[in-house]
Amino acid sequence: MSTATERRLSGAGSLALEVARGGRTGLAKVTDMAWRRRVFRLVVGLWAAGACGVSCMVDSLAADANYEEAAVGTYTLPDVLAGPDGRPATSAADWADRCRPHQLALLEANVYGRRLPPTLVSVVGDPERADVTLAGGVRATRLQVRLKLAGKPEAPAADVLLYLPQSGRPVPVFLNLNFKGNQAEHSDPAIWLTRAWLPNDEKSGIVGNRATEASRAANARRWPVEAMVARGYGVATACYGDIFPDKPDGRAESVLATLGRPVDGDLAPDEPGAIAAWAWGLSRILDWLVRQPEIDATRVIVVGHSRNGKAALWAGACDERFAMVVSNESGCGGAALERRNYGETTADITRRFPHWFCPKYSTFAGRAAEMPTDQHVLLAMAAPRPLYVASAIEDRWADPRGEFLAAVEAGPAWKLFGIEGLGTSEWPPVDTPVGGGRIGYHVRSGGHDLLECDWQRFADFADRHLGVVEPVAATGEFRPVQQPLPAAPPPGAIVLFGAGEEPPAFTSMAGSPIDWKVENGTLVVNTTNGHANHIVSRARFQDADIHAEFMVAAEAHGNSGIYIHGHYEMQIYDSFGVEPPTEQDEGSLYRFGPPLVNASRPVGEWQVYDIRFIAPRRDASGRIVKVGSVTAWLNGKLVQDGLMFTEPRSPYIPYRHGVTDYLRGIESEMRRTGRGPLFLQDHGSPTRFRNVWIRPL
Ligand code: GTR
Repeated sequence: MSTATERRLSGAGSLALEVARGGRTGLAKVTDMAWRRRVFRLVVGLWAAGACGVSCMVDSLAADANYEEAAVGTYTLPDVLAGPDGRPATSAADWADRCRPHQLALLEANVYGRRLPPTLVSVVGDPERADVTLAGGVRATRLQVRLKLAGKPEAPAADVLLYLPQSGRPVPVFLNLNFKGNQAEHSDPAIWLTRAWLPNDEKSGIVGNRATEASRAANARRWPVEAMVARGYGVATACYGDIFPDKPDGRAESVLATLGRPVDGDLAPDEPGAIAAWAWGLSRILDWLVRQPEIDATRVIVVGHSRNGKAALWAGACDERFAMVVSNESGCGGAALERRNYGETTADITRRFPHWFCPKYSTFAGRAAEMPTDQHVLLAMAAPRPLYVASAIEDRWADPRGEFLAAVEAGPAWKLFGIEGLGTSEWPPVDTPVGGGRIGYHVRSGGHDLLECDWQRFADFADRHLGVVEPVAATGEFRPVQQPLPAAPPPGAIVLFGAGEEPPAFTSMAGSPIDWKVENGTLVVNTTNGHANHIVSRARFQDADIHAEFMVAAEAHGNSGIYIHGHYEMQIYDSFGVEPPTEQDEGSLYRFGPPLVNASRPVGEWQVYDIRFIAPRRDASGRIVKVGSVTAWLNGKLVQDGLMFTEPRSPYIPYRHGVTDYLRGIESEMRRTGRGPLFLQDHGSPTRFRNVWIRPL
């Protein structure tokens, strides 16, 4: 057993230890026997299908699955922290740079297919907006909007339905895909009836593959709007069928066709399937949500049940803007470990739903042990964000215990950030939520469903980790003058670096004189391979207006940044012409929000940032009690407008990556006083700076 395996198994508790002890020979044997059993069941299933139709086959498969813990088999999980050469991550930054991309690529190549590129989302017609009073007198704003997800006229459109609390400030939002159309999620008669192709379900009012009026509120138990709105959360939903009609030949009508993916013939092993498409759709809906002033872009939580839970997990893995990820009974191909032979298996799922995964995935039917990845890796992709996994005890098809064990096994990824994962390796009794750290879990009594009691636990967890908190009160108007350049500092500004006459008012990361050069009145980043030769302002501030003029170079994509307090980075990057710009492009608050518009200039031209930074406020224990915000102008354009943020998200923050004793001192002082320095970042590119000043507010 490798050290990594030992380490993980000791965290996974007795069950995993028990299965691992079988060793390699035992493992091959059990897998082989299990596979023979499955083939036998398949033959019986096919016979049943001939005799009584497909649903009989499904029932026969489900009834015939292994539900005995003793027959689960032995397995050794791949190391969730491993990089391409097998070496495990040693720090959060090492994980982000080397190991996470590798692990994500394994999931792409073997399970879900290649990630799909972002596109420009546009609104079709006018969004519909109404103030409504829901059951129990709960006041809300209802919004309905039709989004063209891929910009092109022929692209499928998704109808998004939202209910938002009327709190007068931006609210956190739960976003999920639904199975039967928005009208099935709530009794509100004004909800648009979905136009999507849907699997027939007469008792829910889906006939001829279309929703009828009889489908209204058919799934309302799954979407407790009133309860969530009363707790201060907005809820947003869209029908999965708008993105990819859930049938084996659904590709041609799905967004994949619009994105230029092949729709028939031999597909490449890593060609994305329906889950990848649904996950991509969630991100495009997020593109629209983050632009709504009533929504707190930094607190959008992606939730999904069952197959939509698989999609929610993949969306959270591919798109780190989702602030929290929730899987409800996502089972096989979702939160449950593949290597356990319990309930639904790769063979079952790929036969019934060949269109969900990439073609490569079906080659692991009966050979889970050969997969270079497993589902604890999918869960680990959420780190360091909060993750919640929910199971139901009678939903054996989804392997509740396998979902729990995957959550345990994902924990090492959080540990790299100095954060506890699940905090226990004991499978809890039913209806007893656990989660001492940033992973939460419960196993509900009852069967496969998504119920209000599940949602209440998700909201408890979100309250705890994302905090429903007030922003710091807004300060007057902010309309900096950005031309002509260079700009002169206003009265009250503390100049950190002017036109080159005075030495820069910065120190190195160790508190010593800086080694960046001043050339012709400009300060040039002294690049290092470790990307941690940042400079640190001597001045400390809490809230401030920050001005910096800069010029990006072609090397290393022009990567640099203005790292405020060393926690929040206004990105500097060669993003000229990039459409749409992401939360990692210039103008973004890195990993929090993309710029409102792409305002970047090309390499070699002077550019200018003016940033109004309002620091978050913390209580004595260090918990954020008021969220911070940034408003920023880049080259004459408003790129951030009061974007709110909570705990730092970047794995590269200087207090983690390349940290020194000097910085440890600064961070602890900052935790105490709320006042911190400004960093200019070395990220391997010789960016030039001039006229850098702060005006404390
Ligand atoms: C089942 C499938 C499960 C789960 C479920 C659902 O038939 O076998 O993996 O995804 O459907 O989405 O309801």
